Amino acid sequence: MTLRLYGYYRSSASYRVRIALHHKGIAYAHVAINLAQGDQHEPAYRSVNPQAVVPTLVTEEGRVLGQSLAILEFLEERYPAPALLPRDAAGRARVRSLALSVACDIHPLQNVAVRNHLLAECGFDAAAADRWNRHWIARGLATLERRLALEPETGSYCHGDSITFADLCLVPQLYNAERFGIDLATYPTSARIRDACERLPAFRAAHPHRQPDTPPSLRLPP
Ligand SMILES: N[C@@H](CCC(=O)N[C@@H](CS)C(=O)NCC(=O)O)C(=O)O
Repeated sequence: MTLRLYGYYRSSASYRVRIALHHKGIAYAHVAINLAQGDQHEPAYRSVNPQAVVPTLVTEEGRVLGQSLAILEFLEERYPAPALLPRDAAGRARVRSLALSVACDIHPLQNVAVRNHLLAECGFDAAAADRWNRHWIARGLATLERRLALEPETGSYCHGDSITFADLCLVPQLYNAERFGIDLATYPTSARIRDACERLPAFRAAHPHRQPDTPPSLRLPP
């Protein structure tokens, strides 16, 4: 059975997994879950992922996996080449710490469910919710930028000259940052790494504007 990825074109957690699948050359079927229309709350999808978020990966054997970083670890173990983690333990710890600072410390604060709660229960209007997103993204990216600029392990990409989980988390987060009007000129090292990643076929293919569910107005050429 072909792998199945439940995702949404501009979900940054889905984008991380798409990059890994393309980088490793793994064929998969895309199942679109439209977060803007609330498809994640439909009983049919909740029976696949009780957390009602994307991505979900269904393996060849029909095992159902949630949480993008757990999915990345699974792909790395099952399809080790080309590797997305360094060979040394300290290198792997650094890569995971960069990836987790995006996935745990930035991304959750700007999620659809958080935004909906701010709008429905906390007196925010859309402009205030956008300010909230910009604040937490900018704060998290500032820390990441400092690390990437100062740490000697940074190379063409976040860790040396090979793509790792850290790049898979950074690039989608920068896509979100720009979506919310953040100028990446403040984060020159991160932007430089993003530009280098986007020249690679896997990042190109995984881009939110090249997915089967990308709205026609946003669609980029293949
Ligand atoms: N920690 C989870 C986060 C998953 C997640 O929050 N996905 C977002 C899209 S990027 C989502 O489905 N949000 C739907 C909602 O908040 O209702 C992961 O890394 O997979």
